Amino acid sequence: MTASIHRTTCNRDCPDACGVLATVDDGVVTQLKGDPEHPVTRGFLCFRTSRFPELAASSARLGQPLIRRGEQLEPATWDQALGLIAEKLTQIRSESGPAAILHYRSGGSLGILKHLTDLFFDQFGPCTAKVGDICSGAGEAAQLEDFGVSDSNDLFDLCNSRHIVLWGKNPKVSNVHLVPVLKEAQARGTRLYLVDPVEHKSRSLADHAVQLAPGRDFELAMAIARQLFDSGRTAPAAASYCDHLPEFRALVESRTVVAWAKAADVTMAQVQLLADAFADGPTAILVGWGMQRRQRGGAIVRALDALSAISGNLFPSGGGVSFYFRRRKAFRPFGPTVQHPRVVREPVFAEDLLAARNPSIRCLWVTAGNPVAMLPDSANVAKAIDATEFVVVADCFLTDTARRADVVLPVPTMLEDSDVLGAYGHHWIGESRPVVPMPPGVRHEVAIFQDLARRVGLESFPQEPIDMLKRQALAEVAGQGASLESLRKHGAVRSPVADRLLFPAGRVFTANGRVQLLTQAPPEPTIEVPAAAAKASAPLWLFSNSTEKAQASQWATSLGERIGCTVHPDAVPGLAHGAKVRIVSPLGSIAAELVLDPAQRKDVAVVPKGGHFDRAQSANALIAARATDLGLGAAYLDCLVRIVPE
Ligand SMILES: Nc1nc2c(c(=O)[nH]1)N[C@H]1C(S)=C(S)[C@@H](COP(=O)(O)OP(=O)(O)OC[C@H]3O[C@@H](n4cnc5c(=O)[nH]c(N)nc54)[C@H](O)[C@@H]3O)O[C@H]1N2
Ligand SMILES: Nc1nc2c(c(=O)[nH]1)N[C@H]1C(S)=C(S)[C@@H](COP(=O)(O)OP(=O)(O)OC[C@H]3O[C@@H](n4cnc5c(=O)[nH]c(N)nc54)[C@H](O)[C@@H]3O)O[C@H]1N2
Ligand code: SF4
Ligand SMILES: [Mo]
Repeated sequence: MTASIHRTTCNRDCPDACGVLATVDDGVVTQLKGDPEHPVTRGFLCFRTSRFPELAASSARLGQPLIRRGEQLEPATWDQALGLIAEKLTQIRSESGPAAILHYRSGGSLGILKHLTDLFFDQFGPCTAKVGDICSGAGEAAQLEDFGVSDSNDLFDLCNSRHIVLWGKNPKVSNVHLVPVLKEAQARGTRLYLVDPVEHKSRSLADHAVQLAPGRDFELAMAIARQLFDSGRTAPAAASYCDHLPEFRALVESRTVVAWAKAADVTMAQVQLLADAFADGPTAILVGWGMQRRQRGGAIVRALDALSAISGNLFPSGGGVSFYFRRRKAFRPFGPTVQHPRVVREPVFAEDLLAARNPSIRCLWVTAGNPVAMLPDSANVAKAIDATEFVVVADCFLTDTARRADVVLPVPTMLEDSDVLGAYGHHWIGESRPVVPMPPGVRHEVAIFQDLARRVGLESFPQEPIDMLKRQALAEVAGQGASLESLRKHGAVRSPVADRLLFPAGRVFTANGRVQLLTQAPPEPTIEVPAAAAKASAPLWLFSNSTEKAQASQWATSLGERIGCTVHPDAVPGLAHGAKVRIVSPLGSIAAELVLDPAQRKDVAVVPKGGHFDRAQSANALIAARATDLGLGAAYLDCLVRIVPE
């Protein structure tokens, strides 16, 4: 039999939403390659998705529903699983009301049809819903406040930048298709700067790196702004498009450049270098995710927004403050926004779940997420889930969360999924199509909810075939060149509703069209210091950063028996490279192996994001559950640990 090539779109929680070409030989996916015709994918995929066929074919893959009987999860038929779920959902709703049911959906797949799972619970209830966004909540909320929108200029507009600042961003690992665009810009003369407390792979791309103190980006932004004000290099027109300029200036001038620089632990030369870049625009800021996952994260992003605006870099081509691309903008929502009877805040999920009364949360449904491994304070999340009467998890693998479920429903992987999606790192939209049929015991999530809707008598839930639902989602843009047929024909289509420049008219989307500058310094964060102990290191800032090999908690077994913990040799005097250690926080401890790296700051410890909780590898077992100042993000990075030899 000859091999055939099938086209799909990667649905991972990743900014790139790549066009994928799958080689299928005798019903088996033998290779995945990037679509050379996709303008952003350019023919290559990341390390983890190139190896996806291995994972999808592994024995760890769930092939049939499981139902808990005592301590065990045992195989069951779909009829048994969905029959039990329908009975429990109906019973809990009638006994305790729909607020006793919580639906939690995370980013396991970015497919738009996944929103139909929300629709089900809105129609069945409305039930208790999750609010906040542990991933990008603070940054998006900051930009909404300042600009009335969190969106970006076209990705390729970066080629018009004279300077690009990668602010807390590691594209070589977590946004790999940005790298060729940066290189293209550099080939045209663009200078690249990296602002990150951690030395990482993307350092090799940058002309200059500023390794500031963790979480001190607000102070660095103030130092640069002060330098610009002092040297008369702010945009003369700033007062015409910014509100609160005098208050912002007073904030900036509340400390000298030297004092701000000292607070950020950077040199005056570094402040000058960055100030010169902002005065010599167009200068683009690419805002990474890390520093907004702090208690002051919203204020930090607001400071970057302000810096761009007052230096005259917000509106011109080649400028802008790009954090997020509005990936859902092209799609028509499946239902109206409803009023939920109650909400659970994602960053403090366990606390809210355990505190819920009248009614308590009796049923939790988890779609496309592994909250036990990925939400802060993992042990408490596990406890809250264990304490919930009836837990359903839809996943492709038996995750830390699925292991605690009463019913586990097996769903397709990205190789078998069928959906439409946008990206949060560019403006192209694409279709995901099964490149092989799903295994016989697995069901598409839309089919699961259609079946369940029939069982619980939910007549309003859409029963159309998947293609028709895709067309509904594309209804607003189908007439503008983004119909399902064009997605199929071209592989990916640039969203017709995304302009090349976000603010072409020099006005933002706030109520009065003016940029809202921040006026106050954020309060100091609350951070517990782990107790001193014999042989323990000084307190170190714990970074749980993306790694090449894993996607959040997926593939975490590739982290090996022990996770690596990277530190400067002086941070752990007397300990050697490869030493077996424990990382201790006020919440708990996990085992690790030391990786000594003299390029790191002496006050940081870097571990992978996404280790499994049940393998005692999850950084989230160490991290307190705290919300960010804006947008109910999770302050994952406000965490101090000590390292002790084992
Ligand atoms: N390989 C891989 N790619 C991924 C993911 C993955 O798990 N693996 N995850 C995906 C997801 S869910 C997302 S949201 C995105 C982003 O995913 P993230 O996991 O947020 O991306 P990271 O590459 O870890 O980048 C965060 C950067 O912020 C830096 N940082 C932390 N604190 C500070 C600070 O105070 N100041 C400054 N300036 N920098 C700071 C960190 O050192 C790090 O370099 O990537 C996606 N891509
Ligand atoms: N310490 C620390 N914690 C973090 C972060 C950090 O940087 N540091 N990053 C945070 C960020 S940015 C994010 S986005 C979150 C990610 O948190 P999660 O979204 O919980 O991440 P994953 O571990 O990727 O879990 C996704 C699950 O969805 C499953 N899945 C895949 N496709 C489908 C599908 O089509 N349907 C269903 N039902 N399931 C599917 C996968 O098998 C996987 O188990 O983690 C956050 N947690
Ligand atoms: S995970 Fe991201 S970079 Fe990798 S193939 Fe998918 S979209 Fe592309
Ligand atoms: Mo994320």
